[in-house]
Amino acid sequence: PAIRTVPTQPVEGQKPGTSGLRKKTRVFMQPGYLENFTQALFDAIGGVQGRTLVVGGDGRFFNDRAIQIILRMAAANGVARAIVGQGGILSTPAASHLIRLRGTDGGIILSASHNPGGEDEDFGMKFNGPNGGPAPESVTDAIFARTTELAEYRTLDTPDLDLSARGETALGGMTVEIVDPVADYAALMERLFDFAAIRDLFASGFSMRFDAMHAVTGPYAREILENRLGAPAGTVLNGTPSPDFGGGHPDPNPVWARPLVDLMMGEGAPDFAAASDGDGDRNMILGRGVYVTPSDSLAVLAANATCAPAYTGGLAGIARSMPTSRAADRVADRLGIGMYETPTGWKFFGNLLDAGRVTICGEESAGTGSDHVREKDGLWAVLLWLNILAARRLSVAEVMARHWAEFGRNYYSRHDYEAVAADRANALMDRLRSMTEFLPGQSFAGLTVEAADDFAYADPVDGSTSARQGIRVMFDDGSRVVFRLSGTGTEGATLRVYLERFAADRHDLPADQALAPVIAAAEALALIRDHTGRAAPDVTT
Ligand code: VG1
Ligand code: CO
Repeated sequence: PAIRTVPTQPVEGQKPGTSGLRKKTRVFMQPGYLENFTQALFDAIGGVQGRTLVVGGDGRFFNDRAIQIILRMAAANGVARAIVGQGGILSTPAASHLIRLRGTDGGIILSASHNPGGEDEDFGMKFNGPNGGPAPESVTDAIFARTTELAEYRTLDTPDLDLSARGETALGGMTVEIVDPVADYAALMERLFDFAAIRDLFASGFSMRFDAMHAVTGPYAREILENRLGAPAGTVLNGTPSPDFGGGHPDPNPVWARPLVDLMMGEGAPDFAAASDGDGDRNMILGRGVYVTPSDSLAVLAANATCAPAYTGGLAGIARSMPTSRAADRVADRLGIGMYETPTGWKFFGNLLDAGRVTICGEESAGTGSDHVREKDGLWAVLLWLNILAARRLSVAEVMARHWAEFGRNYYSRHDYEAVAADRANALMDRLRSMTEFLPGQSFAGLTVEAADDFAYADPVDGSTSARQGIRVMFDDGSRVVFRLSGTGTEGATLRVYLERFAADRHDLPADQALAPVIAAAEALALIRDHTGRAAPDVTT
């Protein structure tokens, strides 16, 4: 087929955020919108002639059509081979693994992750490089720059490909290889963890529920938990992916995964439960009667990683995003290994992992992962928890109690104010920014500020810098509050307030009670109610 060069004009606002470009699905569906971004991406990475790319997504509304558009454009731009998940499906960690396993030049992942899907909801696209990780800011900046000057894109006039059957087919001069989205990923998990021990755990009557939230992890969880590890059928809930995620938010937190939390807090709860998000990179961990905060989960996984075969040699270091609690820092300190604090977003972990400086990374937003891929990985976290429980034969509640007894507890919570008018949210942040240098020594609702700044990061591997990553306020009793605006929303602005308070002892308080002084100080400091017009956060995790 002849290559068709289509004249186009720059589209405004195609600036990738924390994790790729995210917009309302209808915006992505506008003629030329996806095409422009795709061509800008191809151009910005120096062209794709002769290259191999992985392509897949979380199956949300428009996933199937977007892949057809991208494949035609990839062929027209000279891509030699596209490796596509069967049915257009690949979880984010599975895509990252495939990029690495096959030594490709990168991949395109279609997802808006934990954001809801559907024609009136959200869609997204991001590029991962040859290391399997999200493109660093230098690359996303170059893509954005290219979107502002784009004059044409290249495509083919060909009918849609059938992506439902595995095997190879040709599209123009490009080979399209359709692969099982689950097999390679499941094999990787089997290498990392002690499947025999976890199988024994299930055989002993240990019970679990995994809520796939009608999103991409359903087929992965069924294969791994039920087929390979012998968990009874029915362990995986909501395991059939749907384009609108059953009408819900595929966000594994106590608000959007409420039924699972209720199950675990009620009579007859199973031993363990977990959930993952739209694209399979997040995880929520629950035990009978306990919710494990993602920050605590990172610390526990790091402290116990040597239970799993992949990590018996110990960890090189740990990295966490700045707003994540400092629970993991205590573990790093104890282990005598490096601890790195990065801006929000998995792309900042890539260099540290590539350089071998860290083995485990995590974010407070339910993201945990390791050097096995270059994305956070929901099922990986679940399997590491299972491996730890299989090795230690303790309940989740016991694991937590012993962890806190050993390291102390960092009480932690995040308050989100969603879809706030952008000017109001910006006014709040601007005011805080202008105040930071004068904050030390001042008291707010009884807490005295010890230090405050607008977090700036200098990557220790490549020296690149990222400024204005969030306002940190440290109080003299060891508490901390962080303020930042979300970079993944598609409506107005979302203000995130991250609250943390360390307790050397007294580990059994409800988090909101333990954090009450920090919550009061955050309000006194930032005047959140005045700025947002909200009496309370929309989502508390
Ligand atoms: C949020 C989280 C961040 C995470 C990002 C992508 O970003 O806070 O920790 O890396 O989502 O996660 P923001 O800018 O909205 O705070 V996912 O599961 O959407 O790939
Ligand atoms: Co996600």
